[in-house]
Amino acid sequence: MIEEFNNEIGKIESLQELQDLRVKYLGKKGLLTQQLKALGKLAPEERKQAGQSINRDKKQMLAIIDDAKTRLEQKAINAKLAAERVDVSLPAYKLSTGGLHLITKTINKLEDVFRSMGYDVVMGPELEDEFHNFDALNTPKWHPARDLQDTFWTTDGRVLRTHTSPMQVRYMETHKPPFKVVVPGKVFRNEAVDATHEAQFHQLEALVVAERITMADLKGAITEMASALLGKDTKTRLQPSYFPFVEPGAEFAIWWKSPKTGKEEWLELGGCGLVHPNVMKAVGYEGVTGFAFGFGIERLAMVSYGIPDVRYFYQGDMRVLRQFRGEL
Ligand code: FA5
Repeated sequence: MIEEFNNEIGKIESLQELQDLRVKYLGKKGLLTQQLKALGKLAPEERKQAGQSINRDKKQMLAIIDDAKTRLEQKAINAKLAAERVDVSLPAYKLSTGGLHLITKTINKLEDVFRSMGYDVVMGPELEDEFHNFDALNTPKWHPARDLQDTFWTTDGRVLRTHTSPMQVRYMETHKPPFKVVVPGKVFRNEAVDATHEAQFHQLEALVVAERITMADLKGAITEMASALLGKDTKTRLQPSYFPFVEPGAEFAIWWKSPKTGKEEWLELGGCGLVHPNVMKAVGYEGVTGFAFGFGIERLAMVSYGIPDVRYFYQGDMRVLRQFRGEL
């Protein structure tokens, strides 16, 4: 029997097969166990010798099984190690780090500049009512800014704000002068989109109200902002213009040397003026004056970062965004 056992165990490849073999010979109904059980039927003189022989076989089998088990376990470990082997010579995966979007960076920079000038930073709703976006800003029903072609209206008669100026009114309704605030945020216009016009963009609004605020204060604030952003003594220019909610009204520009193109030019940034008396009346202010200005943040970011087309900001093209990942 031991030869047959040896023969069989030589062919075994797995621990399961080894277990089956152990049961076949040494289990409760195993071949060797049956021999042991049959001992009782033998004559006493044969029994002793046969018993010794069977026990020798059993010992031998157990030792062989033990060896085989060690060998098969080692084989299994080796197979597992080979399968899970890590090739340390392979190039590592690159971890992709994120970065702030250029518009977020520009807004952060602007907020820092205005905070350092003593302004509070406040936010307003993007979904506005007609009163705050238009009426309270002295923009009556007939004004072209209300045209369906310029403004996104909701079915319940509200608007996606077309500028950040409605926050002038909201802030004045809930605060008493004197104060200085800026309002960065998203605005929406039903525009034919092109290289300088998006349907969704950002503005920053500034509002300062106190006694005896004048155009000189406005010019001073704009110049100070430009100097802080673009370097000391940056020139600024106001040109007469019309916005229904300021009087007098102006457009403002900064004299700017683009670090990317090296060209010097006037950069038209936005609108400004002294808060119109009708707006003051709408919020119940008396005995104070104020200035306001608002400008397009994309316009500023395009020039700062040398981006030729406003649509690049929002197309999600990683090749554009990655270029500026590390820049502040
Ligand atoms: C206004 O929105 C006024 N609320 C500005 C203002 C504030 C005037 C306070 C007086 C007092 P305007 O429509 O010109 O003004 O827009 C201001 C700036 O937003 C523009 O100069 C431009 O920089 C930017 N802008 C306007 N339309 C777009 C657009 N479609 N895409 C990107 N930027 C735009």
